[in-house]
Amino acid sequence: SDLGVVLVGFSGGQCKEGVDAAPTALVQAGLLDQLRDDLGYKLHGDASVRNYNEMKPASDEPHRGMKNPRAVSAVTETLASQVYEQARQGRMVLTLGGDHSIAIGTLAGTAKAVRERYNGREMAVIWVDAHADINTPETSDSGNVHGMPVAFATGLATSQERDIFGWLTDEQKISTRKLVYIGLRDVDRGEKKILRDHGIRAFSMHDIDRHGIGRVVEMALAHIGADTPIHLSFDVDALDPMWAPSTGTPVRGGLTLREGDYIAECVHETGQLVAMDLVEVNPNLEVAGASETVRAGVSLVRCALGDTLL
Ligand code: DIR
Ligand code: MN
Ligand code: MN
Ligand code: MN
Repeated sequence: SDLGVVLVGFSGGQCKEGVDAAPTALVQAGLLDQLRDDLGYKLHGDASVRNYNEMKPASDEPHRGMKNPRAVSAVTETLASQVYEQARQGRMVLTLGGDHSIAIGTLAGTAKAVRERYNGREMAVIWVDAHADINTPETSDSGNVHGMPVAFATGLATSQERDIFGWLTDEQKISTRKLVYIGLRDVDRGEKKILRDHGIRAFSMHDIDRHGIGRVVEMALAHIGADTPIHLSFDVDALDPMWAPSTGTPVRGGLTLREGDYIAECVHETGQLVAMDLVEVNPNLEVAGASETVRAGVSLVRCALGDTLL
């Protein structure tokens, strides 16, 4: 089957250099070759990694506390149309980031394509992450946009400035009712209030300890409902640093690699996956385990795209 691949070398949604090098590292580790040769995908899209860090507006002063707001906005607006272009042709879309701010663009692209292809239907989003990434500019302590993509994608954060996410239209937005989190363990106070106030379904590591990963994935998929197109946005920091140490904001007490792979396998099994993001792999951090982290990323994508153990 057909797979649109979008390779996003971008780090402007957070403060550490190196996360822009992830797509190259993942490709060099053989990910795309394996998808083609082992899993039988026909690949579409730019074969080379685009350096989105070069999309720098002349001036980019902080706005409502956001750092690099115009750069992140320009990158994600471009990405939205790149992803849409692939998705509207009925291709599954794989985006390799980059930091998680890029999901503002990828979700916008698939949400619009899904509405067009499925008679106005809303897609579901499974957000696998240690963090909720649902800060508004006003609740964020860091000003890093990678902590805000879900707020913009759901319309909980809005903007009047066209060049600072004001380009987002309603048809590009997602519903909080079809959003589900897995793996949370580092959620800011303001984010907890947002999750509570909007009744957003979230499975933390506590829930995984209590019910086991099998039951949690079952409940997450039941919440979404059968027959709903799914966008899987996978932050590698959902995995425990034991498995994925080379990431910008590691948090201990996370998923094992097998639990991460299991989530991805189950999403594949639904037959409803329309897009996947893999983000926050940073192969350049001064920690041991960069290659392990890249290999973990390769494994997660393979599982989501249909690799089986037997
Ligand atoms: C924190 C950390 N909640 C923030 N977020 C991270 O900056 O908004 N997201 N690391 O990936
Ligand atoms: Mn995270
Ligand atoms: Mn992040
Ligand atoms: Mn994230």
